Formats: sequence, structure tokens, C-alpha cells
Amino acid sequence: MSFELAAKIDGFAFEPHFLGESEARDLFARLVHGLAWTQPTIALFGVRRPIPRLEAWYGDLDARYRYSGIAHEPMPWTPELAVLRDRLRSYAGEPFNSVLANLYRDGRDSNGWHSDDEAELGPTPTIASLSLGATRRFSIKATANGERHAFELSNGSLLVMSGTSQQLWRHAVPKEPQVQHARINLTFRTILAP
Ligand SMILES: O=C(O)CCC(=O)C(=O)O
Ligand SMILES: [Mn+2]
Repeated sequence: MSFELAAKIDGFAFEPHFLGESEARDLFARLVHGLAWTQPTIALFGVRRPIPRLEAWYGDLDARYRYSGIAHEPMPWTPELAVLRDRLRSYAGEPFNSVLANLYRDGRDSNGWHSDDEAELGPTPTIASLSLGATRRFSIKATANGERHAFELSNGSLLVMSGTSQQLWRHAVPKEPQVQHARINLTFRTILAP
């Protein structure tokens, strides 16, 4: 989809060059080796399977979070993640206190249809999603009528989802078997106090 169209979907703001190419590439190289990646399993229709990507959860000590039946205890901020958090806090005007990092090792890794609608995020969460490495498609589908759009999330791009975006849309990162390189996505979130 074009950037013009992206700008018109309420609750989605796309900044293709939030980080410069080389800064984003350097950051990718440090995070791919520097974060404590795990591959949790989730139960789907009674079958436990590893998620089709790796993930790592960082944040303030009290920013606990459950999703897809997984309890996430945050690890303490790394220096790189803390710098990005501070930049994104001032850019988005949100007190982000955690980040879920996803590592898509290649185009066989993916993220299925979901909304980030957990109670801990409140009804209208702002989520800042920074992409590093390989470009991957981010598809959105309206819960009401199935209307679909897609963003190409390239190295250094930032997608900010806010307002009713999690209520009105589901999103996914589909498999793209032709993609041979890895991608890291950092979703900065604000976990509300229990
Ligand atoms: O990888 C992405 O762009 C999206 C990740 C995502 O939806 C999530 O972590 O909830
Ligand atoms: Mn999500």
C-alpha cells in the first residue's frame, strides 16, 4: 500500500525513516546477538507448539504481562533498548515501560492474526513498533468487515498504533518464504499498573 493510504487509516501512523539505514543496521547487529531470545510454546486448539519466531521481553520490573497464555516477566532494560525507549517516549509522548522484541529468523517465521488487546494495555493502547533488518509485510484486517491493508515494514521504519486500532483491526506478519534475511521488530508498550 502507499504511504498516502497508510496515513488515512485512523490509529496507524507510519514513519518510513525513523532511523537511518546504517544506524538501523548497526542496531540490528547488536540486538540479534545481544538480546536473550527465547522460543516459548503456546497451546493452540489443545496442541502445544513453539511460536514461529523468537522473542524477548524487556521493561520496568513491575511491567508484567500475559499474552497467548504466556506470562512475561520483563528482563531489565539493556543500554540500547533504554536509549530507544527514551527516544520513542519523546517522539510519541507515551510513558512506554516495556518492549516485546520479536526475531523473525527468515521468511518462514511469522506472527498470526491478533490484536494487542490485553487488559494490561488498557482499551486504547499506543504501541510503537520499530523494524530492523529485512523488510516484512504487516497486514491489517478490519474486525467489522474484513477490509484489508498492508504496510511494508522496512529497516528503520516506525509504525505507531494508537486509539481504537486494536479494537477495530487485527494484524499479522505473514510467512514470506522468499525472504532469506532476519528481521527484528521492537514493540514498545505501556503496561498499566494492576
Ligand atoms: O513484527 C511485527 O511487526 C508485529 C509484532 C506484533 O504484532 C507483536 O509483537 O504483537
Ligand atoms: Mn501485535
